[in-house]
Order: sequence, then C-alpha cells, then structure tokens
Amino acid sequence: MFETIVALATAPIKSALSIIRLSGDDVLDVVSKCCSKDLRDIKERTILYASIVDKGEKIDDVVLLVYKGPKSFTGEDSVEIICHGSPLISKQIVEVCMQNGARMATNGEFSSRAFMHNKIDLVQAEAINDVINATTKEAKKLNLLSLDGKTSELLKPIKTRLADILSLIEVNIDYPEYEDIEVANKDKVVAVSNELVEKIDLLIADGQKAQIINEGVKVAIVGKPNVGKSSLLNAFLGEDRAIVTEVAGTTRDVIEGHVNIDGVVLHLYDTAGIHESNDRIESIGIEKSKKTINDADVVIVVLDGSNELDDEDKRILEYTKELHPIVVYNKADISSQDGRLSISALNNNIEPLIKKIKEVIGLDEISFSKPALNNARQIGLLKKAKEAILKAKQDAENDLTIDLVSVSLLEAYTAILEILGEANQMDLAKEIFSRFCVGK
Ligand SMILES: Nc1nc2c(ncn2[C@@H]2O[C@H](COP(=O)(O)OP(=O)(O)OP(=O)(O)O)[C@@H](O)[C@H]2O)c(=O)[nH]1
Ligand SMILES: [Mg+2]
Repeated sequence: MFETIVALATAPIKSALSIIRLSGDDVLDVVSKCCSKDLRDIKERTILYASIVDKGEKIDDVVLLVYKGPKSFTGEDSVEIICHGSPLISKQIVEVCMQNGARMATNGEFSSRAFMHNKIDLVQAEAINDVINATTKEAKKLNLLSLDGKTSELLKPIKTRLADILSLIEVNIDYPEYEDIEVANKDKVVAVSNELVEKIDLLIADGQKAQIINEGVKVAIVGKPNVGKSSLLNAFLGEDRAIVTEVAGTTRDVIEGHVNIDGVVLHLYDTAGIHESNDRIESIGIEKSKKTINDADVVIVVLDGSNELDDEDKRILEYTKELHPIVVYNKADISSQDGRLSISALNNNIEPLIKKIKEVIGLDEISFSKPALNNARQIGLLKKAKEAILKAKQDAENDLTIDLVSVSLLEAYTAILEILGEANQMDLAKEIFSRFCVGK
C-alpha cells in the first residue's frame, strides 16, 4: 500500500502558475473528495478543467493532469494540479488534500517512489537532482544522459561479465559431475579480472572528468604579498571583487569567485599573501591560505615576474611542491617573459594561464558529451568493485580454492549493483539459472 503523498512542486512565490503534485494508491479518491469533478473512474491519462473546493467553497479553478499508473513518473496513479501561482492558493490546496487523506511528501519522495516501482534506477534518481542543480549547460547535458539511463547502460557489460563468472563458479562447485560445463579455474578468473579492471579503469577516468564538469574545480591562488593574486582573481571574474592596493598584506580573508571557462566552473580562492607576519589578523589569514591550498584541486603560485625570486617565494614553492602547482609569473607588462608562463593581471592578459589550467584539468571535447558515472558515491563504488576484483585475481594467483575467490567477485558484483540501487534485489540464483540449462 502506497500512501498518497502531496507537495508543491514549484517555488512558493507569486507567479503565473503553480503545480501541486500527488501520488499514491488512493490519489484519485483523495482529489475527488475536494474537486468539482470525480476522477475515480478515469482509466487513462487525462487533462481536466475543474475547481478545487473546501467544504463547498472554491479555492481555485485548476487544470488537473491525471496519470494512471504505471504510466506516470512514480509508476503509481498520480495527479498534478495546476493552479494560479499564489503561495496562499497552493498552501490551501495542499491543506485540503491533506484533510482528505494525503500526507505531506518528504524530500525526494516522488523520485524514491519512481525508484521503488522500477521506473528509474539510483543513477537516474541522482541525475534528477543533478539536472536541477547544474550551473552550466554542459553539466546539464551530461546529467540528462544519466537521466535517460545512458550512464546506467555503461555498467551492463561489467555486471553481465561478473554474473557469468560467478555462475560458472557456482555451477562448477555444485555440479562437478557435468562434463560439458566450462571449468572455472585460476586462468579463467585472472583473464576475466584483467578484462574487468581495464573496463572499470576507463569508467573511473571518464567519471572523474564528468565529476569536474558537474562540480567544477577548486583553484587556490597563492603567493607572497603584493604579487597580484587579488588582481588575478579580478581578471578572471572581469570585475573588481577583491581589494587591490600597492600595500603588502591587503587581503586578509579568503575571497571566493566563480567563473565558467568553456563549460567548467572554476571556484577561485584568492588568499592572503603568505609570509612571516607578527600581525595577529594577518597571521590568521595566512593560516587560512594554507588550508585553502590543501583543499584545492589546482594550486596557482603567483610570482612577481618584475622582481628576482626571494626566500619567501622559494618557501611557498617548497610548501606547495607536492601539489604540482601551476607557477605563473605576473606583471609581464613590466618584466621580460623569458619563455616562462607569464601574465599581466593588471591588463587582464591571463590567456596563457587559462590555457594552462585547461591543460591541467585535461578535459577533451568528448568528455562533454559522453555518458559517465559522475559523483563521489558512484565513483567510490566503482573503485570498491575494482579493489574486490583485484583481490579475487590475487587469490586465484595464490591458488586459493575457487569458492574463496568467488567471495571477492561477489563483493564486486554487489558494489556494481549498489551503484544502480539494485543490491538488495540481487538474485544470483536467477542469474545462474537464466544462463545454464542445469536441470536438463
Ligand atoms: N604592473 C603590474 N602591476 C600589477 C599587476 N598585477 C597586480 N599589480 C599591482 O600589484 C599591486 C598588488 O596587487 P594585489 O592584487 O593587491 O596583490 P596581492 O598579491 O593580492 O597582495 P596581498 O593581498 O597583499 O597579498 C597592486 O598595486 C597592483 O596594481 C600586473 O600584472 N602588472
Ligand atoms: Mg590580495
């Protein structure tokens, strides 16, 4: 029994129209009780013009979209009420629906119903949120591919291959007397493991690129005082976001800005100049700079190209060494460029740096249109599956018995199913018998 849930699907602000959404087993009954028309006998998707009423009094004239399950988003009978866009009206309609048997939906409950009724898998469910939250058209395009199920498709060959080898092992163990069944031995496990790891590695690499398109890249701008870090932030943003002065130690706090560079959002963090300071406030800023450096995906060390490097510059280069920073020489307008990566933040001439950042991020054209698993949960589970397969391979190479080897393979299979949200529906027996005609 799926209770009828109700929620306002649009923003609670004045607008032309608002949509209230309901879904559940007795939704047609619930709405009929507060509507000028009876929906109970509706057999297929229908659009109706009607009034919503509360104890004989009209709340609003509305358009009703009535869906008969399973042909609806949730897979259940559903109704969408399109009313006038007044927060007061939508509130009254939600309330009257609740008085007649609906309850308020919780976060994501409509999507979770769609998932429970197998209308979408977990990757698709996550994509709904990602489509809504996308800040670039490139990210939205990738998430629409996931919503269409194209990303989930990528897992099919891996899932099938794992099920193949697992069922082969099962059959070998349970029916050793069958001679016409392929033997699940060490060589077979090693070969399949190699093949799977190669496939998963490709998915992880593509997934990390897609994650960048979805979430952007954190870029820390660091350097000693007065080299032009804040000027660089302003040049990126095309506006005077951070205060720029010739006084060393101008920036005290971390200043954030966001810019879209060919479909990738750079989350830029301009930091306080790092140096030895006795000023208490500045010292706090410097500590924050160091934290920002450690959280960043890309670190830009800004040097003043018009001066010789000094100990402070060298210390910062040393401090960031392991993070493989982009080292850029600013103030190219008043210094020689000497074939090094040079810019002039003051003159908004930062093209060479942007080119370098794009190079470091390493996205190719194709990354923007290729379906890929694209969030930390999905990529984390892919990595877990890979580790488990490597363990199975190692166990096989160490001549462990095949049933022990299969424990890790099963773990990998579960991780792949978990990505799709199918882990608790796993029915390996069904998989086995769909492949082998054992009962012949
Ligand atoms: N000629 C020239 N001057 C620049 C350039 N970029 C910045 N400056 C000057 O350098 C001085 C310091 O610039 P800021 O951007 O405030 O430097 P900062 O690194 O943020 O300094 P702190 O916040 O003190 O750490 C200012 O007078 C800027 O006008 C440049 O490309 N060329
Ligand atoms: Mg500054």
